Amino acid sequence: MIYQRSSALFKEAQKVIPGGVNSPVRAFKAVGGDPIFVKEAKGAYLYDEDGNRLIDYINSWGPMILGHAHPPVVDAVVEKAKKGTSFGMPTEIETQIAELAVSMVPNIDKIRFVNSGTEACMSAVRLARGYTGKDKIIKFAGCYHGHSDSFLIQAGSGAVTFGSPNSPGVTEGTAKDTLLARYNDLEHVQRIIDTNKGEIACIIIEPVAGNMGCIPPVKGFLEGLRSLCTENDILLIFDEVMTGFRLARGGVQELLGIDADIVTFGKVIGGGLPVGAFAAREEIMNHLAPLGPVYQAGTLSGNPLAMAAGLAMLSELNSKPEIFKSIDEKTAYLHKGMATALDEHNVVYTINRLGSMISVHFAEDAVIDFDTAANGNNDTFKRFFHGMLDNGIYIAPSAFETWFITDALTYEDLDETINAVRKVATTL
Ligand code: HOZ
Repeated sequence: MIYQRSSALFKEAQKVIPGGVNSPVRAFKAVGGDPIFVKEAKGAYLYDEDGNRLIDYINSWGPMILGHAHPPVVDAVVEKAKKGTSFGMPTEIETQIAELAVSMVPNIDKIRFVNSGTEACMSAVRLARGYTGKDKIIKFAGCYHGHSDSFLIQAGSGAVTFGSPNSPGVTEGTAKDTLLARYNDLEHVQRIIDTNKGEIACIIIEPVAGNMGCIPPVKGFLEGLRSLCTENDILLIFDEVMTGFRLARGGVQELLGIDADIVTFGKVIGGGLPVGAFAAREEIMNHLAPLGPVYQAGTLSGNPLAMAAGLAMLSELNSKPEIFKSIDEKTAYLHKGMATALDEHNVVYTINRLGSMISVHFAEDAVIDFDTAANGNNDTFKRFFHGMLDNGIYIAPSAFETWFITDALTYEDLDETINAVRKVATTL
């Protein structure tokens, strides 16, 4: 494939945008080469500036669960835009999407809309601290909850691949309140709680991790966290920015039957526009301003275009629950097909999957936490990434990311992808 125009555009971009991108993972640093510039997208396909068609396996990092430019979402945004794009005043559609989200997700009474997953997680932790009157939080190595200061301690996603999991600019004062645990290691969490008795406000976790590849929780881990939190007056925050409205209507809480105290959302909830949200039971949410003392605000929060896209997306998912089964089946088909293709060529690999989140690791052992994810062979991953790209398949440009499957994929697309894996496997 030819990427001349993308490379030229990247050169121009680097003159005026740091690294040429507005979010680091997009720069391809983890895999080498120049990023692809997108011209447009429809359904399961991206069309780049050089005229290549790519089958898309990141789908804007999750939101496009029903494919790009999904007509009900696009129509809702276009209609709304004709009536004004931002007011900084309440609108009815905010209540409509809030009612729908609360009806879809277990265990939440109220929801507040923000503009990104980062904002949602940052605000959720502030709320947890304000509600409990405690300062410390537990996060897990390799989990990524956005780029706010408290979370850039052993963070996953781009923070790993750019060599700054603990970012400069985060003060020691902030860092000391973030306690770091190993994913899927309940005893480690217990030890941290024991040595910080009465000081921990919350545990924040991606209940299915997606920022060190896809790492599902081992049996009993989330249940154990729930019990530890209840026993120690700690709030459990599920960061469902990736998993919410994707793994089930009600996210991981519904899928695995575990109640969180606060849940954060992003990606699917905005239908491809910038939306984040956090939600909890009434007694917790009522601590937020203007009802309570915990402050949180935003000029573009609840923006009408964003709410229109989100409402259209959630309405689709709510009225057609068979979508979740359909994407799961497609992802399982892909999983099986890729495994067979890699086996045929004796490639050493591990594939992790839960529902429509999946990742390929070039690692021999089970990938269950940050250390085992980091054991994967990154050179092989780079060859795999570029081989797939040459065959018209766009996967996440880093081993420390999950792939997000869209229901717009056909079984022909999946077969094309599996055939590409078969071809690329001969070069690994
Ligand atoms: N934080 C995203 C990966 N987990 C990347 C976002 C982007 O570059 O768009």
